[in-house]
Amino acid sequence: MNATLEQLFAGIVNGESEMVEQKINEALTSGIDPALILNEGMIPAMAEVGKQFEEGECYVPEMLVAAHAMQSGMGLLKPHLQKGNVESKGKVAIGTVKGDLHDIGKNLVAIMLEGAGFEIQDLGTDVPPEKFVEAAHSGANVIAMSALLSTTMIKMKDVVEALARADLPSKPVVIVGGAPLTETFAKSIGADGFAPDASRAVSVVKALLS
Ligand code: B1M
Repeated sequence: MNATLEQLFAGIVNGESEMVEQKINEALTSGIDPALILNEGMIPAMAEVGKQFEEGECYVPEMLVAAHAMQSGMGLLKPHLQKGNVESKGKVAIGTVKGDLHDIGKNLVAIMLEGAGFEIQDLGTDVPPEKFVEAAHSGANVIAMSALLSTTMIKMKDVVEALARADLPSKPVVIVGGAPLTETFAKSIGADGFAPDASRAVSVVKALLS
């Protein structure tokens, strides 16, 4: 890996926001593709934090500072990941399901969809089914759900069922994603689409709406 990306990786793992911002600026100035910065320097750093947590080498507070460093880096990278599309391709209501506070993956999916021309309504984290239904009532034609915990991913089914029960003028398409999910799980709960990462979320949403 390029030395700057290696330092960026270490900065996120150690939760050093200033260092992360400095390394992202350095990488951008030296012409490294923003998607490469994200996919090689940043996302693997969060996987490393998860591995350390599993092995008892770090705890929730360390995960939180790493997440904070990741979020500040994403804020800096965001305009470089987006291509300034203006025409809205549809309205996406996105949130992390009830009981789940993980939002980095969800935020990345939102950034990529926004960059691809979709209007984003970010419902945040710990979102109950009623909020997704409310968003569909107010015009969202895509409901996008994220879950990072094997204990919360099942809540997605409640949302799919609540949407089916709701009296909506037109049914939104439902896309789901998050580390513990699979295509098979997505089908089993009645979701229309599944994407394993943020860039594929864009192609799946486009395909579902076409
Ligand atoms: Co938590 N956590 N965490 N955590 N955390 C995991 C998920 C875990 C795998 C760590 C581990 O044990 N190795 C584990 C879950 C085990 C399981 O259920 N399978 C875990 C646990 C156990 C917990 C707690 C229970 C810990 C505790 O309190 N004892 C607790 C739960 C709190 C809660 O939610 N109720 C907890 C808390 C936290 C923090 C708050 C400290 C923090 C989150 C901060 C935040 O998000 N603002 C945190 C973090 C940072 C992690 C890890 C380390 C990193 C997650 C991350 O941001 N990854 C994580 C370990 C890991 O993932 N290996 C872990 C980077 C991000 C870019 O990837 O979110 O997967 P990800 O998103 C990907 C794809 O999944 C996909 O696109 C993205 C990439 O392009 N994607 C979608 C995501 N959503 C999508 C939606 C789509 C399409 C694609 O369509 C709509």
